[in-house]
Amino acid sequence: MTRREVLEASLLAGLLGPSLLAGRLAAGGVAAGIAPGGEARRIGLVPFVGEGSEPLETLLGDGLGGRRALDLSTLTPEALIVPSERFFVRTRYPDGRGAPSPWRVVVGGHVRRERVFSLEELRARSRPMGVHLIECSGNGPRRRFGLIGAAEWSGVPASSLLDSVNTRRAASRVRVSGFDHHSRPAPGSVPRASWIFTGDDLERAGAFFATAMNGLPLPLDNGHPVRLVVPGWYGCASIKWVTDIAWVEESVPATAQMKEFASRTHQEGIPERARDYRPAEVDTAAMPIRVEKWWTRRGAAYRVVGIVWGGKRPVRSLRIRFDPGTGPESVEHSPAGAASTWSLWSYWWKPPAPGRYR
Ligand SMILES: Nc1nc2c(c(=O)[nH]1)N[C@H]1C(S)=C(S)[C@@H](COP(=O)(O)O)O[C@H]1N2
Ligand SMILES: [Mo]
Repeated sequence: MTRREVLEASLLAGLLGPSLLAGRLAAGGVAAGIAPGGEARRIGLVPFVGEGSEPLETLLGDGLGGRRALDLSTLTPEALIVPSERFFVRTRYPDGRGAPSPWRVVVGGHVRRERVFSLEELRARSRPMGVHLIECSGNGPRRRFGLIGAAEWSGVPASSLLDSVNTRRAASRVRVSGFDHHSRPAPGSVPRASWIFTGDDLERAGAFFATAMNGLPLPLDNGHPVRLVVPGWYGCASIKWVTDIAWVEESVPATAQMKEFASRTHQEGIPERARDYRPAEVDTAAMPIRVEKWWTRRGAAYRVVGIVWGGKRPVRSLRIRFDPGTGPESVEHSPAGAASTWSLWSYWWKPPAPGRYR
């Protein structure tokens, strides 16, 4: 949590227009002796302290324990959509038996008549859904906060599959389940991922069943051939390898997956009933992803680069504070067009004196 605590996100919307901000920040760079084109050399990155040393961008483990974390320090304004082969993985493709073949998604439960969608039908109904970020609620220092990423998705709006059936009176909530059978169990993770939503939750979030990521069919480890994406919610709700969509009654018990993640998705305790779960939304957050060290005519200077994501609206104004020091000061930031993805910010900083700063 320490990286997030470094930063203070604030909504000064409307007080400082983007042009005024840009002027101030260019001046900040000049003051630090690092105006664009000036004589400055980037001499390295300052490592973060207190983080794990597992290799990043490498598939580790298998089944439910399989992970791949993104190296966040590589992000640039031109590369804010993560290529599929580098996208983070939480739970690898299940190698157990029992996957539907050919794949199909059943919409059933409290309905007058089940509706079965073939993969061909889902692909034919898919359309571009835009860029959306997914973050694992278990994202932390152990994997250097790399269980997060944005990609461009195509899929079918959840509402169009939900509305494809006539529901019975008892139908109140929607349970989305994925095939998740691994030949080897993993300690601490529960198989058979599923999450229960209200139709409104899914509608408001703009949830969709994705069939493609970055213009190609989903990679195996990211939910091939079809996964749920719930924009703005933690990744644990974005069920991969979807097989069943069921209309269920209001008092239905929470799923094992909802209980497993209760402590990381704003729940009070571990509620027994699905209806007592709050939306697993990602709140506004910001953190540095790299600290560049530069050598200038006037000594060492640092450029702190970070991301901001989450929340319901794009963050317009963001400030950084150094301890000991002054501030908070506004960072240089081009806000994302939508809150469903991340954006980069940066800040030139010159320490007033040698010392240790947070
Ligand atoms: N079937 C299934 N879906 C799942 C999971 C799982 O273990 N099984 N893990 C969830 C969690 S915790 C996260 S963070 C996201 C990660 O998606 P990704 O691996 O494509 O990045 O998938 C979600 N969907
Ligand atoms: Mo997760």
